[in-house]
Amino acid sequence: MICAEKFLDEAFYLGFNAYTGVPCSFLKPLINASIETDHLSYIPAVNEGDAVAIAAGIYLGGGLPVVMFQNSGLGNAVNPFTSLIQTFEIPILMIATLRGDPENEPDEPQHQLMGKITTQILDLMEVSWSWFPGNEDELTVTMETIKDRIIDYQKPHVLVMKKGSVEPYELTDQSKHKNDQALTIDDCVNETSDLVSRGDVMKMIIEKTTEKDDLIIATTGYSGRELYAAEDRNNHFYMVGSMGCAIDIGLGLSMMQPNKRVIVIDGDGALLMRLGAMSTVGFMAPENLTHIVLDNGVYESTGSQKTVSSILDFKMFAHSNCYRNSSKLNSLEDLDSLLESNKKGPNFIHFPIKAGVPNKLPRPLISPNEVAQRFRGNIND
Ligand SMILES: Cc1ncc(C[n+]2csc(CCOP(=O)(O)OP(=O)(O)O)c2C)c(N)n1
Repeated sequence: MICAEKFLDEAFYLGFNAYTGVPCSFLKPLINASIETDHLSYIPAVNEGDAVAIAAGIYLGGGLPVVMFQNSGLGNAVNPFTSLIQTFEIPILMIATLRGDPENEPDEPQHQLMGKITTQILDLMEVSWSWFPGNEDELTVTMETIKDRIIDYQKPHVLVMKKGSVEPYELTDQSKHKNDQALTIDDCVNETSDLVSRGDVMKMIIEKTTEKDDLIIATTGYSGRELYAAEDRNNHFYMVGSMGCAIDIGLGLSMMQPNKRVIVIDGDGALLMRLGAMSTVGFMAPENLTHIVLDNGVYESTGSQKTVSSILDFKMFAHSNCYRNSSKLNSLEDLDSLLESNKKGPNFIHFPIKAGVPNKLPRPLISPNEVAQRFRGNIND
């Protein structure tokens, strides 16, 4: 293992002064350390492709960028990487984690294929790559490679990071990680002390829905796991992976099943990743679709790094995308009456919630394929 600050110091010595990316639990120490180091900046991108393009801008502006993300997001990054970074020959350092490492113990199902093909994809993208250093000797060699490749030869380079490469680094001063207009973490705590938990929202949704009449999509992150923990039903689709696609799945589903109510339970980080999907929803205007975003302000399932949700008025955004109804709720009673009223959609509910999950939150024991087949079979029954 190496120390996060040591990596940042060595990279800074070479000129790398600006970080951007999307969280992965493996990256928590590096993200936290880059946020807290005064002479560095960290820009939280909403998706990996945006992170790559932000890095291009940093380079064009005279900086030297490092992009960090999970290999799940490599697909999101491919277009900006091939058509921007490679086309304009922009030298950036990318760090991609290796979830689903085929040489390690089996990871979650959504990581297995990408874990197997990550380095092959990098080869196909014609970018040089090497392993992220696991100790100080390797760090020296890595910095030489980076100097040679990025500084001297002016080409991008990728470091592929295996689990447990960096020692933990906890954030001590999260308020530094904010936009001037954004709420500070203290504001959030004051404003949100009465907020309900994600688990309580799930229980309410279960109470107000039936296997026969409702179809529920719960996004990747903790939403799927909390819905499953509240109750496992045939009309539940627990997403794993495809972060940001919950509302797209819900849209396709609602068009095919106009007589059922479709409820999409989103997370703030996941929704921000593909915010444009809300425009397609507004354009298609499915009357049977209700879109709920549970906004805890953080990417909780990857280590609680702040999302940029504090600057976005989700309710207004849904309204301006022509959702028929949009509201901001903070009580279960209001959610109860909104679900009861079953208004014509598309409906949008922004529900700020408090962070926190129960100890030992289970992962669905049912496999993704079984979830999909059971869900579809339930509709046909
Ligand atoms: C394309 C992609 N990028 C990154 C990840 C890693 N990841 C999984 S869940 C998650 C956080 C989701 O945040 P949010 O939607 O706010 O839900 P919460 O974790 O708070 O439940 C991230 C970054 C991923 N699975 N896929």
